[in-house]
Amino acid sequence: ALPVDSIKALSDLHPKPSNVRFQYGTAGFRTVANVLDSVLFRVGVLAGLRSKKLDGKTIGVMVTASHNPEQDNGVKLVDPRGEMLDTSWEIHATALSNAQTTDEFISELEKFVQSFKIDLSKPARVVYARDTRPSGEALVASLEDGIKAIGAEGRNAGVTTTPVLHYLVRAINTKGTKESYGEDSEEGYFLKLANAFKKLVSTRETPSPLLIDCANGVGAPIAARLAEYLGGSLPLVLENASITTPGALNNSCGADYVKTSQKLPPSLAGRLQPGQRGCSLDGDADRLMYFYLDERGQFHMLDGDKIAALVAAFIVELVKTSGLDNQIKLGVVQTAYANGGSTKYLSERLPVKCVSTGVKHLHHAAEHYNIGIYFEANGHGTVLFSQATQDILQSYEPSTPAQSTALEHLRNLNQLINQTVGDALSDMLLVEVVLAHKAYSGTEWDSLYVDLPNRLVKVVVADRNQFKTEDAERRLVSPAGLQDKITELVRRYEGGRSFVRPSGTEDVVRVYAEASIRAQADELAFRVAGLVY
Ligand code: 16G
Ligand code: ZN
Repeated sequence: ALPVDSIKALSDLHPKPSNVRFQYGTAGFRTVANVLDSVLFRVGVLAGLRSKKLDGKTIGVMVTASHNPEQDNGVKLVDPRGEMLDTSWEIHATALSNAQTTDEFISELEKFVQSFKIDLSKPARVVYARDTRPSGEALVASLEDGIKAIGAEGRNAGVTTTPVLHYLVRAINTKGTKESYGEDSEEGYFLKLANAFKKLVSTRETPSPLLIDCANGVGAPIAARLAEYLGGSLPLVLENASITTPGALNNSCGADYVKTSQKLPPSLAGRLQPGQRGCSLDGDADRLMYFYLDERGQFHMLDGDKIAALVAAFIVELVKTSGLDNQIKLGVVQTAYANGGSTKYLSERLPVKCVSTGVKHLHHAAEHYNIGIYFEANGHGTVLFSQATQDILQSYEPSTPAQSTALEHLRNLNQLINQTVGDALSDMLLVEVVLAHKAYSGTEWDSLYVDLPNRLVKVVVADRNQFKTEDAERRLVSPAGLQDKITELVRRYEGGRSFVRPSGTEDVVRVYAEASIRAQADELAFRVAGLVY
C-alpha cells in the first residue's frame, strides 16, 4: 500500500497555493519559482512511482527553467534511457500537481497507482540535479521530501546541466550491460566527450580560441571543467560566467537572446574579435547558437539549421566513404521554423522530415532512421545512432585505409554526441570537429546556403486554443476559413511561406513568415498577423 502517513506528514509541509493551475507542458512544469514548492514535492513522489512502475530503474528529475528569466524555475522528469518522460504520463503529472489538498492528492495517488497497476513493493531510485537559479536549492529540498515520502532512494547530482543529468540517467541504467553508456559521474561525461573529441581532431591543427557565452548559467562551471579535460585540443574562452550575480542569468545573453534578437550579446562587444568563432549556451546548456563578426564588424548568426546542415553533410560523406551507405540510412528532422534555405540544402543530400515543434517530436522521429539528425532552429538538437547502427559500426571490416579512417570517425562521433537529448557542449565539440576537418571558418560555414529573410511575430488573441493545426503545424484547420486567406496572401510573395501556430509555452499565437527579400518577409508576417488578430 501507499505509505500514506509519511506522504501526509510531508505533503502538509508543501501545500498547493490556491488560484494556481499547473501544467506539465513541452518542457515539464515551468513558471515563477515562488509557486512551485508543492509541485516539486509531488514530482518527487511521482518520480518514485515511475521508477517502481519500471521495475526500479532510475528516473531523473531536472530542476531548471532553461532560458527563462531568473525568477522562473521548473522541473521535468527523465525516463530510464535518458529520454523525456513518456507523454502518456504528462496528464497524470498535471492532475497530481493540481490536487488542492493533501487528502485530494493522496486519493488521486491511490487512483493512479490502481489504474497503472504499480507494484508498490518494487524499489524506486531517483537521480536529480538543478541549474544555478537562486530558487533551486529550496526547490530541491522539497523534491527530496517527495522522494523520501514515497520511500525512494535519491541521488543528488548537484548543480549541473540538463544534458549531464540525462547522461547520468542513461549511464546508471545501462551500467554493466552491453549497452553501457559510460561512467555514471560527471567525470565520466567529461572523459567520454573529451576522449572522443581528441581522437577526432588528432590529425588537425590546434584551432584558434572559441569564445563561449555561458548565459551566466550552469554552462559556465561545466564548460570550465570540460576545458580542463580538453586541454590544448580546444582552447576555450568563457564569457558571461557570473553565476552568482543576481539577475544576470539569461539577461541580454545566451542562446535564446541571440536567436530572438539576432544580435551579439552587448556584453561581448569588444570581446569577440572579427573572424573569431563564438557560441552561446542557454541557461541549462541544452541549446547552442554559433556566430561570428565579419571584417566590417557585421554580426552573422549560425543557428540550429546551420548546425544541422554542417553536421548532416559531414556525416553523409563519412558514411559514404566508409562504404556503409547501403546499410546505414540517414535522415534529418526539422520543424516548420527551419529556414527554407536549410531545408533546400539538406533535401539535396538526404531525406528531410518535418514534425511539430518540441524536442519530443523531433527526437521520436529521428529514432526512425539508422542515423537520425535533428535540430530545431533555436539550437536544440542532436544526432541519434540506432542500436543496430552501433552494432554495424562495431563489426564492420573496412577494406581500404580511407574506409577505415571514416569508420573510426563514425565510431568516435557516436561517443562524442549525446544520445539522450540536445547538449550544447557536446554539439559545440561536434561543430568544432567538422570545422577542423573541413578547415572552415565561420564565413565558409555560413555560405553553405543563404538564409531566406524571415520574421517571427507573436499575436495576443482572445483564445489561443481556437487555433488548431495539421501537417506538422504548417496549416491551420481552425478557425474555419483562416488558412485559405493565409494561402491566398502567401501566393502574392516571391519565395513566400507562412504559418500560424499556438505557442505551447506562452499565451500567444506565433506567426512565421519567409520571403526572398527582407521587406517582403516583414510585410507578409505583419499581414498574416493582421488576419489572425
Ligand atoms: C519548448 C520546447 C522547445 C520548443 C519551444 C517552442 C522542449 C524541451 N522544449 O521550449 O523544443 O522549441 O518550447 O515554444 O521540448 P513555443 O511553443 O512557445 O513556440
Ligand atoms: Zn534549455
